[in-house]
Amino acid sequence: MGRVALITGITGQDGSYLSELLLNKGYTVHGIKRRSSSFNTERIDGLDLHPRHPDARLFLHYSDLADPGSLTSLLRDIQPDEVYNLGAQSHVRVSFDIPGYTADVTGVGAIRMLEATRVADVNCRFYQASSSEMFGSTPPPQHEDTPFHPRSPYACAKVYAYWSAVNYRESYGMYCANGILFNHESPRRGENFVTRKITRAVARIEAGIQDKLYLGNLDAIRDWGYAPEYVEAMWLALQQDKPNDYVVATGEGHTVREFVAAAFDHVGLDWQKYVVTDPIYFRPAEVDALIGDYRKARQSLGWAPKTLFADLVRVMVDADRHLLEDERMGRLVRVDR
Ligand code: NAP
Ligand code: F7E
Repeated sequence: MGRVALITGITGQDGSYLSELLLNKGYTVHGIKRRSSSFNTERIDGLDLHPRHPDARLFLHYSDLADPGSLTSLLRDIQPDEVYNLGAQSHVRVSFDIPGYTADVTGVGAIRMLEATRVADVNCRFYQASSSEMFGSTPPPQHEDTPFHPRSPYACAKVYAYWSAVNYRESYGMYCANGILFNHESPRRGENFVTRKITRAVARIEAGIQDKLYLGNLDAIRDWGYAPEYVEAMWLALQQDKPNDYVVATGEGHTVREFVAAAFDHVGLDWQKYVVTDPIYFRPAEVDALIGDYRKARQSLGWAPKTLFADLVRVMVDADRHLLEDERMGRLVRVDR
């Protein structure tokens, strides 16, 4: 019998790559999707056979991190070997606008999943999607023992979720692992995170259908890696003899300005002609610099990043150029299921 995984946040960037990875490893994958008035499964539509298809190994279930009853029933029914809690209100700027909701879903949602796992008496390993945002204003390089100083409602919620996973490990002996992932990006990144906003705009400006790109703080430094490689680290974190917590990063820091310059440069344009600073995108409190020290992940998990800054920018810009071309040629089809 193959192993069974349950993923919250399966419709997001990481959920889609993790699903692919687990399906390729022979897992049966169950995912939680939220009820939404429009389609929200675009990133996994290519993987999703009809549930009655004899080869179907990916199954989606309506639930929500705000709804503990449905989480408990699902865990009882599915009896997963591994649970990946990736679901979250994950946008830092937006968390200042909806702090209570962010605390509920991103923070309390994690303890709802942990408690549902405990009361449903499921014998499984639990991965919590923790974040470099928890380090906030503590200067780089940041590693597993660096003190947290969160700078947003999102980061505060992630600190709560992080300690909840540690607490369930210590209180109940549950196998709970935190992956403290630094920013990781891809062509599937949400359009309102800065990298994707930039690469999408570059493609549109090159095609002559956008004039300007409005951005906030260009001085922030981030450690940007490639999402498909980071979900591998999530899986590895649950394959160890003992549960532990791991920083996953590239160890390289770059400013938002450097990302902008590299992206425009890739299509032969001068970014300074198109980028306008708009204070609307400033945050009430900023995280100035995140650069991860991933030595523990390298030593314990055998994990290391392969795709670094220049390649990441190139991959994302080229993907957005192709996507735009497909949209303009009407080549995109949506699966209605
Ligand atoms: P993402 O693309 O924003 O995906 C978030 C997922 O959570 C989506 O599937 C979303 O569903 C789901 N979700 C939101 N609210 C929910 C709720 N109330 N109940 C159930 N599911 C809900 O995020 P990501 O980039 O894949 O990141 C995955 C996880 O890693 C998140 O927890 C994020 O905070 C964390 N993280 C991300 C990074 C990064 O750089 N990407 C770094 C560190 C940690 P919809 O599709 O319906 O919105
Ligand atoms: O911002 C600056 C912004 O929104 C990066 C999430 O996945 O990674 C992500 O959080 C930087 C910040 O990501 C714009 O001020 C400038 O300094 O792409 P971002 P984030 O806030 O680092 C962490 C690890 C997570 O856990 C989160 O879930 O870019 N910036 N101008 C801008 N940011 C945005 N979004 N939009 C702008 O126009």
